[in-house]
Parts: sequence; structure tokens; C-alpha cells
Amino acid sequence: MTGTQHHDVVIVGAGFAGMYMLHRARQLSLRAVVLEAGTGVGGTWYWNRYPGARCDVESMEYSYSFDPDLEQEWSWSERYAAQPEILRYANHVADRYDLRRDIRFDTRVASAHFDEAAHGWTVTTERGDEHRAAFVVMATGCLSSTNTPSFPGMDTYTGATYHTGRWPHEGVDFGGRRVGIIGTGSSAVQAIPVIAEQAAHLTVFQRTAQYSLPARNRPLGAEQDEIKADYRTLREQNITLTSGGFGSRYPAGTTSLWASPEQERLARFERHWEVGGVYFLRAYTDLFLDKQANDVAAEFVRAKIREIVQDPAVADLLSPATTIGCKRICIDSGYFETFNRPDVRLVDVSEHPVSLSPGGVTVNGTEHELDAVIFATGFDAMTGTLLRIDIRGRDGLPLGEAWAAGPRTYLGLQVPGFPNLFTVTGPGSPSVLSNMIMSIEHHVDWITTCIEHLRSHGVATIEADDDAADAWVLHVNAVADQTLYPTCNSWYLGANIPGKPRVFMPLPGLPPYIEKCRQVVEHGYEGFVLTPA
Ligand code: N01
Repeated sequence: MTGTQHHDVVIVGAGFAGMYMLHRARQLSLRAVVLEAGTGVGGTWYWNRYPGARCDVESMEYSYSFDPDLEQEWSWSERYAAQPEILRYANHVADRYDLRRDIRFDTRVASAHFDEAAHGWTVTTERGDEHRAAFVVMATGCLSSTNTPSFPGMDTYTGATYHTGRWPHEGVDFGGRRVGIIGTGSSAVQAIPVIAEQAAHLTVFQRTAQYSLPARNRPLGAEQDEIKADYRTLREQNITLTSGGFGSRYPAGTTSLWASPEQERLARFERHWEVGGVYFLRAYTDLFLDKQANDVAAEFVRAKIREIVQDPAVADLLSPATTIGCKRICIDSGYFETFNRPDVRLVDVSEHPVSLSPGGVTVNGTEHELDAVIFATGFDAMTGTLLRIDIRGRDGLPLGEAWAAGPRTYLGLQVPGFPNLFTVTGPGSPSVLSNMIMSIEHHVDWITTCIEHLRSHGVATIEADDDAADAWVLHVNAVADQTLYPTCNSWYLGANIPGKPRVFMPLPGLPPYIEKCRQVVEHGYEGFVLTPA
């Protein structure tokens, strides 16, 4: 389709955020269109099809809550759903609410420019189609722009290469092949045990050892019916959790680690370790606040690694020295056990960087011959996708310039100088430190209420106030500074991308944030500038 099309709202991205935004926009009788780069819905779950990909928020919680009928009719097979099942769910939602007729697939957005005179936006696709609308909702995801470092010799490598975040849809057969994987973050930790089963040999190139906790995945039996019998209670309890909107069914400590005698600590950590998943880090209230308390938890996990991994030198290499939970914690099914296999080798690249050669990967002068190399090297998180689109606000101000010193938003919902443009789970909101679907629903509901208010009050534009945004950025950093999060080189801080400004991007603590958003509305969109039509 070419030419200019007119809508009330253009939504960019057909992941969980974009799909729900479309559903809500239709309820307001808005003419809405979704522009999606992929050929299907599902966002992160459409792209990340690597072997072992799975969500580490439980399926009963990592799902929409907006429609009790949807909650009841969909059945999850496992405690933690694997990528194909989550993608089936996304497709089910798209069909159930007849979303596809307003989604343009295979349509990548190139630019979005604010038009002062029209009080609206012109969104242009890479094909050159123009979409005009009063509102733009960037539902572009927090981890949607992959990061592939420019390794020396990359162009010379003759084998196959893959990135976990752009996995071929037809799958990859690693049978009989010598495979290398660079990176040991969440994606790699999930992929490594599965690829080790398939490949003739697997070499893991590790720059920084990562903490990983056992998922303890299991088929969902009667507990699914129990939750469905009182789903509202689970959702309501989850949203009250500071730790991010999921897991209220599991034990959480209410005291400092120092309030427990040593023996009791070990017993409690053991119980939390057995529960599986991130709940280990909820054993005490100060594990994210007090470095010494964190060290005790970290040492517990290192002891587990030494127990699991038979070769002490390998166990040593796999044992992180850093603050546990400071980088996004990994959740695994058999990760450390995989290094006991004779056909898996761990190569330390902390001192000697990786380069590629025609036959494989070279580290410190040793070439590892490989038929395939997997880049599990992560994403340009939270800002990457927004900055790759040519977004220009008032007076043609490019978003890249507005964010030269790091992302600056009010509530993670709007950027000063970019009227009527909303970011779902944008930087400055709890986003990646929460159950993403819960935060998506919260933002989409907030945006929907806001648009409804503007239309019913004859308001042409809403825009984050400069001072409110400055104060918000300070607030986000002040909250983060009370925790251990900013103390390590994580992607939360932009530290994984050379040259990216170091700003802590997500906001720790969901309930006060939700309350703040509520108050802002109650006080007539305090902190936003509303301009009458
Ligand atoms: O990416 P990452 P990811 N040479 O950035 C290494 C979510 N997620 O795709 O630590 C050598 O975590 C890098 O090393 P270092 C989740 O939020 C969720 O794994 O920088 N190595 C690191 O080991 C997660 O946090 C789920 O020293 C290099 C790795 O690559 C986020 O996505 C599943 C390198 C990158 O790890 C991203 O996870 C999967 C270089 N030049 C992902 N550059 C679930 O819900 C980078 N590395 C379960």
C-alpha cells in the first residue's frame, strides 16, 4: 500500500504492548493502525526463537489480565512457558480480538515527525508509506534491537552465524556440527544446555561469569485450576509487590539477612533455592540494598556452582565475583550441569578478546574451529529501537539530540518536546524490573484514559513538562542509588553498548510508581502541558 493514510493513532510494534493498545484504542472508537516489522505478532517472542527460549516469569502471571474470559479459556502447559507456547498465545489473542485487520506486517517504521500545524504526527515506513495521526504510541519493546559487537575478522568467518534475538524461523539443525556461542547472559544460559544436546561439540566463550538460579520448571497440574478459581486475587496481590508484579504465591522474607542467625540463613536460602526462579533473591529484604548481605547470598550460589560443576577449575571460572542480581539474574534448566559434559568446553575471554577467522573463533592465539557461531550478545536495551527510528519532535528536534545525555522522560511515558507521542514501558518506568505484561497493561490503560480525557476536553496535545521530566530523571536515579543496581556494568545502565550514556534506565519499585501515575491523573495530568485545540 502506498500514499498517505489517516488515523487517530499509529501504534508501532505488534508485541504484547501493541496488540493491547490496538484493542483499547478500538474500545474508544479510535481509528488505529499497528505497524510491525515482523511478519507476525508476538514481538520479543516472534524474534527470540533460539533453542531453550522460555520466559522466566511464570506463565499464569506472564499473560494478559484484562479479560477474565481470556484468562479462563487459555491453558498453559508448564510453570514457565517456552517461546513457541507464548507465541501461540500471542496469535490466539490476535485472532480472538480480530486484531490482524489493523496490523500492517512486514512494515518497518523509518521515521516519525511531529507536524506543529496539524498537532499530529507523520509516520513513514521504510517502503515510503505515510501514516498521519494525532497520536503515536511506541510499543517497540525494551529488548528489541540486537547488539552484535564488531569482532575483528567477523567478515572473514566462513561458517554460519546466528544472533539469539534474530533466530531463523525454520530453526537450525546443529546435529554433527561444532558450535561456538559468545556470551553467557539469560539467552545463552537457556540456549547452552539445549544446543549442547544437539551439537557434536559446543564451545562457550565467557567474558563475565553470570549468576544463574534453577528454574525448576514443571508441568502445570492442579495449581492452574486453583489459580483460575481466584485469578483476581493473584493479579491484585502481584501488583502490590515492590519486587515487580509477579510471584506473590511464593515466600518472601520480611526481615534483614542480619536478623537471622547463620544456620537459619542457610536453611532459608536452601528453601528459596528449591522453590526455583528469581524468588531466591526475595529471601531477605536487604539483598538488593546491602552489599554485605548480598555477598552472603552470592556465596551461597557460588557454593552451589562448586557442588554442581565437577572440574574445580571450570567451577571457578563459572563463579561470578560480582554483586548477585545487579545484572539481570539468569534462570536456567541445567546450565551449570552442562559443563560436566565431555563435549562442552568453557573458554575464558575476560583477558583476551574474541576475534573471528575463516575457520572459527580465536582467543589468545588459539583458534577454535567451528561450523557455526552464535552471538548471544544481547540488546541495545530500552532506547536502542527508539533511537534507530528517526523521531523528531517540536522544531524538528531529533530524539537522539534530546537524549544525547541519556533518556529523559516523564514517568517513562512521554518525552518533553514530543507531544502526543507515548512510550509503552519507556525508560524511567519499572518496565524490565517488573512483570512486563503487567507493566504493559498499566501503561496502555493509562495512555487510553489519557487520550479519552484529551478528546473529551478538547485538548489538542499533551506533552511532558521540562521541569517534571528533569525531576523525574533525578527521582529515578535517586531510587536506583538506594539499591545495588547501579554498582555494576549492566545493560540497565547502558554499559553494554560502547559510547551509550550511563544512565540507570528502569525504575525500581512498581507500587509507588503506579500510585504516582494515578495521582498525576487525579491532579489533572500534573507534570504535563495540555494545549487546547
Ligand atoms: O543478553 P545479555 P541476553 N565479547 O546482555 C556477552 C532478557 N531475556 O540476550 O557480561 C564477549 O544479558 C556479555 O558479556 P559481559 C533479560 O532481561 C529474558 O542474554 O558484558 N562477550 C554477556 O555475557 C536479559 O537480561 C529471558 O562481559 C560479549 C552476553 O554477551 C536480556 O534479555 C531470556 C561481548 C550478553 O548478555 C538480555 O539477555 C533471555 C564481547 N564483545 C533474555 N559483548 C527470559 O525471560 C557482549 N558479550 C528468560
